[in-house]
Amino acid sequence: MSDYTQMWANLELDLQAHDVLLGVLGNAYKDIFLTQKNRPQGMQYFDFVMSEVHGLRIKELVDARKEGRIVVGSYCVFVPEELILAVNGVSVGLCAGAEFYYEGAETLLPRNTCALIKSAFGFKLGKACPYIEACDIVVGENTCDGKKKSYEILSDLVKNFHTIDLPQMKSDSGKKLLKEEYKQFIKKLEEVSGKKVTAESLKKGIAIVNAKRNAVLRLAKLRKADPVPISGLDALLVNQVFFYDDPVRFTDSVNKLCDELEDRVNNGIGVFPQGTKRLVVSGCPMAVPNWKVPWIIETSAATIVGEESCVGERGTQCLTEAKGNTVDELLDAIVERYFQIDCAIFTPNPTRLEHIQAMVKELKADGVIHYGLQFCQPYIIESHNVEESLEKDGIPTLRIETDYGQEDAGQLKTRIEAFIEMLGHK
Ligand code: BJ8
Repeated sequence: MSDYTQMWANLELDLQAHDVLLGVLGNAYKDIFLTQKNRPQGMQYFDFVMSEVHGLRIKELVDARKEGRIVVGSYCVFVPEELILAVNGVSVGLCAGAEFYYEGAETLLPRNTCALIKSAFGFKLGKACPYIEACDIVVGENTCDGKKKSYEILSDLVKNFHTIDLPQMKSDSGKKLLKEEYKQFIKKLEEVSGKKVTAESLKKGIAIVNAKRNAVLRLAKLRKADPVPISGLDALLVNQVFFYDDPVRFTDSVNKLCDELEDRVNNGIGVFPQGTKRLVVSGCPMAVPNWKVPWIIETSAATIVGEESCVGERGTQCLTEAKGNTVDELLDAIVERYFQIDCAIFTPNPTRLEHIQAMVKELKADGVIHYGLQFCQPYIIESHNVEESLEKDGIPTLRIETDYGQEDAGQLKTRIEAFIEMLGHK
């Protein structure tokens, strides 16, 4: 790995804290990912991306800015990458997946705030996220109360914070609000980048993002096979890298991986023995390096075959139909697509329940683990409806609540193992 110290210093990172963080992440990655057996060759690309996630990728962002492109960071799948690409910008997900500098975060936020929000604050205050420091615009969206209120504080900590308001109901007025908010976002992008969104640039953005989503959906479908050709951990990693990598290069790499997985499926090659218990994980998003629960599951004689999550199928399941020849018509198509995201902040939210059931059937899963982050009201409260609807259909469900710490790993393992054992007796 090259020496990026000067670049990190220019971004005003806390070099010492950042070094410690990279050390911990590197070790966790080795222990969790590189010890897996029979991984597809195509995962080498993603190993490389992860080894350079704070290095080469950040250099690319810095270089892109030198060439006059803007970098836009966000925490939510409601922020359309298509619009960012339409001003030739770069879209990146921001660090929010590890327990980092909570003591700082808790000086601004209540202790009983979900780990994802605390992590975002910890990374900003502890100066350890090079992505946020390389951004020209940071976008926050009014989804859950925790994000909405904490963004009022975050907006004072970063320059050029832009809020996108979101509807809470899937109504006509909700759709109008979303369109209005996306128009404001376009205005902001144009103002900061000095470039205009045109029908042509928007069509190009839509095509790039559709291709990227198509590639991960192709990967999702290949996981139907038994034996499964890729582990849930590796598939999650691909879905996590989705938010960081250059979109065209990412699409290419996922498609190459899928070619290899297709061969594996045709030849009956898998990463776990045929008949291994298959689970869908549903719930809160798992940002890098939140690998605790998948790791526990896949070291407990089961495999994950799908993620009903924003880092997974909830975030990628629909494409934008690029119909129309004006910016306004194309924006309608974008609104149509994003309005289908069934985040638990919506009420009521029946399509999420239908989607989980459809995934279970399609992927021939034996059960569902509902993953809730502690203090996340939308997902934890909705987990009641999820469990009820699945159990009505005879699909075993385990609800867990956890955070980013390792203290409960033993207890979680015991519960997850018991659940998998119970599936064996059904
Ligand atoms: S579209 S899921 S990415 S908001 S875990 S911060 S909900 S208290 S992350 Fe999300 Fe967008 Fe919805 Fe997807 Fe709040 Fe819950 Fe914390 Fe959460």
